[in-house]
Amino acid sequence: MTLSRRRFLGNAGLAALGGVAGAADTVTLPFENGERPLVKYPQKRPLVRLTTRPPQLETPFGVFNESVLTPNDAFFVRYHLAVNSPPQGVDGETFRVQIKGKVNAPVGFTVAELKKNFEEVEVVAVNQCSGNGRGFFQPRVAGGQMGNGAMGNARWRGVRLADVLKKCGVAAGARQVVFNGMDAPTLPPTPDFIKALATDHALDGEVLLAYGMNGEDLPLLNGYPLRLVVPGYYGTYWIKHLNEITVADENFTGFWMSTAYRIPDTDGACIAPGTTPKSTVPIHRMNVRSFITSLADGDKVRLNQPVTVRGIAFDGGHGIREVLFSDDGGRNWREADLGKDLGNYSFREWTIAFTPKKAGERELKVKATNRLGQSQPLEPLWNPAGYMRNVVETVRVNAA
Ligand SMILES: Nc1nc2c(c(=O)[nH]1)N[C@H]1C(S)=C(S)[C@@H](COP(=O)(O)O)O[C@H]1N2
Ligand SMILES: [Mo]
Repeated sequence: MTLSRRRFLGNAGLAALGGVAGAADTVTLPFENGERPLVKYPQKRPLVRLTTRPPQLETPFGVFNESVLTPNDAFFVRYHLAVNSPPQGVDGETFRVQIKGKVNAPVGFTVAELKKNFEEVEVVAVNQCSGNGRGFFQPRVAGGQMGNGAMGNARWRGVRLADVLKKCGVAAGARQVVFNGMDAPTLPPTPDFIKALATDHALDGEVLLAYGMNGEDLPLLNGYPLRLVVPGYYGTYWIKHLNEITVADENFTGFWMSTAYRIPDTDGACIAPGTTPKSTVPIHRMNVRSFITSLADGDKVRLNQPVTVRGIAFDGGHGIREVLFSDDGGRNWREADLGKDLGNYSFREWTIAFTPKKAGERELKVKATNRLGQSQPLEPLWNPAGYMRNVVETVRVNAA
């Protein structure tokens, strides 16, 4: 398919329909008010829809058992602004990212110019929304009530932000680099979605200006034609349709940095349920998580028949050292085999054999530890925005 045809389908489809509900297909996430329609959007298979304006789509959880890389057509979608998400009239040929502020001189690059002038690099990295799993919070918290499908793992291709910034000349003493995408609010009280990273982070060589995802162009809904990829950091920093980069000599104080996406400044970013944090910091690196993907709650397993249990684990970029599995509700733990290492930012596949020896319900649990020794709590941590959920997950199966 040519670029222009794809672009046309993308914008026309979304503008006209806001997604097409496939008959009566729904999924029910396992918490109160968890019923969601499965809806087909351009370039996507039917996904779990949370909201229409803006489109917020979750990956059906079973997809994570199909492959360690999340297919583009199943990758989750998150936007903030009710209008202009995704932006209208995206043209991959005339699109430019402008670099301005404390640089030698403002300059703009088309995607073709980025490809031509800078070294192309790839990284496999997890993009996870800060609120992934928010629907499971107890007590419940405000915000999108997501299950665990607001994450995905892809092979991102692009150029290093550091190479581009260095070419533009970053002024000594620049504190932050500020990122804005094409989506913009139409009503003044709605703050534009803008995020910032410390200059050192922006220059560390890991942050990418990405145009490729799993060997294809980015889908429109995942930021076509250019997005920021911030390996190890929550998705909120991964600005889509990225067309404005500003080097600043002071810290950016816009709504999405100074009010939203902040976590308690405590160990584990948690506080007692129902209380208010004394001080907060911008959310940053992801914590350790692991999931069983090959079995779901209520699945049946055969008595005395070995079954291979499979899943994924990941963290904020140190890499997974060990995955432990329990088939008796957490009394005994065994070490799972780790699959191929696709790099520290990727999902890491794990497998373990388990033979149910007693009839009835079994609680399967999985717990990962990263190379820093950070792990997952047996009881969920709580914070008022419902971010960073990383409790040890449990799947209840029936042996018969
Ligand atoms: N332009 C733009 N970029 C954005 C956002 C947005 O609202 N607008 N949301 C961010 C958030 S909070 C997340 S979790 C990721 C989600 O990326 P995805 O939609 O490709 O899955 O996009 C980020 N980039
Ligand atoms: Mo997010």
